[in-house]
This record gives sequence, structure tokens and C-alpha cells, in this order.
Amino acid sequence: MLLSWELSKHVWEIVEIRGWLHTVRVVSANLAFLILRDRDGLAQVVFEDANEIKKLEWCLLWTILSAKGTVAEMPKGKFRFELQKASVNVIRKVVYPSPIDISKDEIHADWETLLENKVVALRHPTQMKIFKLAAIIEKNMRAFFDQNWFTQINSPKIIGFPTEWWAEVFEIDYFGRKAYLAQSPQFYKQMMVPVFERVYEIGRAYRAEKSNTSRHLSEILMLDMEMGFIDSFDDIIEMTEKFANFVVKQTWTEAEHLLTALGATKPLLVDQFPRISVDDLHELMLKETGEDYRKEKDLAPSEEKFICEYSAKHWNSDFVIVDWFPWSDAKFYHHQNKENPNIADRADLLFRGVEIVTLTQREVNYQKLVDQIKAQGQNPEHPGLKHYLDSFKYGMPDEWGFGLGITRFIQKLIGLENIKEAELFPRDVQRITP
Ligand code: AMO
Repeated sequence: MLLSWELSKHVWEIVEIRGWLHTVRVVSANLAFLILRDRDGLAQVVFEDANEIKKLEWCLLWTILSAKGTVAEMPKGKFRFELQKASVNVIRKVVYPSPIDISKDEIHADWETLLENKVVALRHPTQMKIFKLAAIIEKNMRAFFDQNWFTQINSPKIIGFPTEWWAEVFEIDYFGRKAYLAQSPQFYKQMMVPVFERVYEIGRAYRAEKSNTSRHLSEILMLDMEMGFIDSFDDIIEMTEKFANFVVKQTWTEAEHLLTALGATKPLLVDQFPRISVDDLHELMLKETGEDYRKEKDLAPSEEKFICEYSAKHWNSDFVIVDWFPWSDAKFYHHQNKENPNIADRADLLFRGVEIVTLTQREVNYQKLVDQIKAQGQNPEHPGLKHYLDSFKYGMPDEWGFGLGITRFIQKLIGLENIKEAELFPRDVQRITP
């Protein structure tokens, strides 16, 4: 049994392929064209025998079948290789009409209909390409960290204290106790630094996002890394630049056919990403657009969009780093800058209009961390914090790390309008099915 893409290697041989009925067009009693879909793509099968064509009667989309015929090379047409003089074996007939038509180059259905019928929509070749590509991107992310002596970990997703603060956390009833769905593996990846020194995790994170935007989901796929024993903030920036360069270049080498078919354009890439501080960005924004965000602690979405466009135009880079965020907006695990206590040792990596990575140096001094927790009105004795804090008592080196929203990165790399298009079964305020 061959796959559709293998036909080119068997011209004039009799071969068999198997898959799902994608479309069938009966031209006459003695001529029918069937398009069969398998895991790798589509293949055309031509029937010239009335008895074979009869077997296809009442077979609807998704009928499972195998077809045997002679491979021919076609000088023109959509399919360069096809099966001719074919016979068919109907393995499992489908008699329910498909809820959406996926036989065309594009799915013509509104967003809700598409999401509601995801089970079928995912079988469309464009959808298949998106998620094939997502798998390749994720594999390349792993490859980078594996090559740089990181150990992969898996941390719990039901936890005792919200890692990224109380806003946007899902509280759950855990056998009568209060628990939370992990917003990130933050505490756990830090606790693993004294064990492996360099760790990474690719896993689910949960954010109770009430806003229905094109860049937020309630369940996301995140890449988290954490490393000890580096000398400065610039070292983690350099690691992030190398990481992004590696993943983009490797993905383009490996999957250019998928990226091209999806209409993706290769990012503008430089070895060292342009950097701008939050304050300078506020000033630049004011100067260029008249919008004043100088009193804001974080970046406004319009500023993220602006600086990405500015960077592409003036600095030839689709990636841009914004650094020196105000200390007043820091999380308790962030490190306060030594020279300037008004800023945190934090930077965000922006890509094509959105923040995709937050990276920070961590506070590793046990007493200072306890004080920072108290300063934010929290109790360091909380059982959900105790074990995290313990790890700083017993030999924690200076350490840094980042969290990257994989789904957002895939969205922007392919150029998808909505983040939901980059998730198989997206979760948002309305949707917990399919
Ligand atoms: P942060 O909260 O900034 O940092 O999250 C890191 C990255 O995750 C992505 N992201 C989201 N993507 C889609 N929908 C959402 N609701 C959503 N929320 C976050 C973004 C963001 O840049 N613990 C820190 C990281 C660290 O310091 O290591 C953290 O979680 O791309």
C-alpha cells in the first residue's frame, strides 16, 4: 500500500492506495474521477469501468476505500501523477452528509460553523498543513534546547498557589480544597534549576481570559525554559536570539513547502535583535503617533503593533526586544535591577505585532524573595508557596528564564488572523467543545 506522494516513484506500475473519499465526479457510465485523501495529501484516481463506478454509488465524503490502478504521469493538470484504469474496494461507506464542504481549496464557512465542526474541518488540506507545521515548529523548539544541554521536564497543572497572580486564574474545587489550574510552570521550573541547572517544558497553561481577542486563549501551549549559572541579563537575551533564529531557520529549511502553501512569509531575521526600553518606546510612540502611554506600566497593544512595524521598517527585524520594565509592575519572583531600583530585570520579545516571550532574571535570595512576597500582600507561609521558597534555602544559583506562547508564535509565523486558528480545539470564554 502506497501513500499519495509516492505515486511519482512508480510510474506505469500497478499500485494500491488507501484513504478517504474527498470528492467524486461521475462524468459518464464509463468515466469517473475520484480524489482520495490520505495522511499526506490528495491523489486522483480515474475509473473507466462501469462496474467499478457502480460501487461508488451512495458513497459520501469520508467513505474509506482503497483503489488499485496504473500510475500515469500527466503533462498538465492539478495532479502530476494519477491512478488510471482503477478498481475500488469500499472499506467503510459513509452515508451521513458532511456538515461542511471541505472539497474546495478553501473552507467556505463562518468562524463559528468552522469551530463547531472542527472534527471534520481539520481534515481539510489547509488545516492539516497548519497542524503539521505546528508539530515541526514544536519539534525544532525541543531540538534547540536538547542541543544546548537542557533537560525536559513536566510539571503539575493542578497547583496550590497561582504562579502569575490572582487575575486570570482558574480556581477549582480539589476534593474540597481550593486549587488552581497552572497559569505557567513558573515555580516548578525554578525548583528544578538546582537539580538539572537547565530545564525546559512544553505544556499547557491556563488563563481565565475574559476578553475575546484574536491573541488570547484560555488554554495555551507554552514553552518555558530556566537556566542557572549565567553571567548577565545579556546572556539570556543572546540565548533567546539564538533560539528564535534556530527555530525560524530550521522550520523554513524543513517545511518551506508547507509554509509557502499556507502563504507564510519568511520573517526578517537578524542575529542580534533590536532593543528598546519601555520609556524610550513610550516616547517614540508619542513622537510618531501622538498617542501618549508614558504613564502606563506595561505596553499597550497598539504600542506592540507600532514597535513591530517600526522595527521591520527601520531595523530590518520582525523580532524586537523591549526591556527595562518598571519595578512597580514586577511579579514577586522578578529581580530588581541593582543600578536602578525603579526597573525590573525583565524584557519582552515581540514578534509581528504581539508579545510572544517574557524573560526575566529571578530573585534568588531567600529573604529578599520572602520580603517581595509580603510587599505584594501575600503570605510566604501559604502552603502553596512553602516548597517553592524551600528551594531557595538550599543552594539556588543565580538564574534566569523565559516563557513563550507557542500558539501565538505559530499564529504569527504563519500569518493567521486569529490565534484560535493555530489551536486544534481552541478554548475561549464561550467554548469548551469539541
Ligand atoms: P507571561 O504571563 O508573560 O509570562 O506569559 C508568557 C507568554 O505566554 C503567552 N500568553 C498567552 N498566549 C495566548 N493567550 C493567553 N491568554 C496568553 N497568556 C500568555 C504570551 C506571553 O508572552 N512565567 C512567566 C514567564 C517567565 O518569566 O518565565 C509568564 O508566564 O506569548
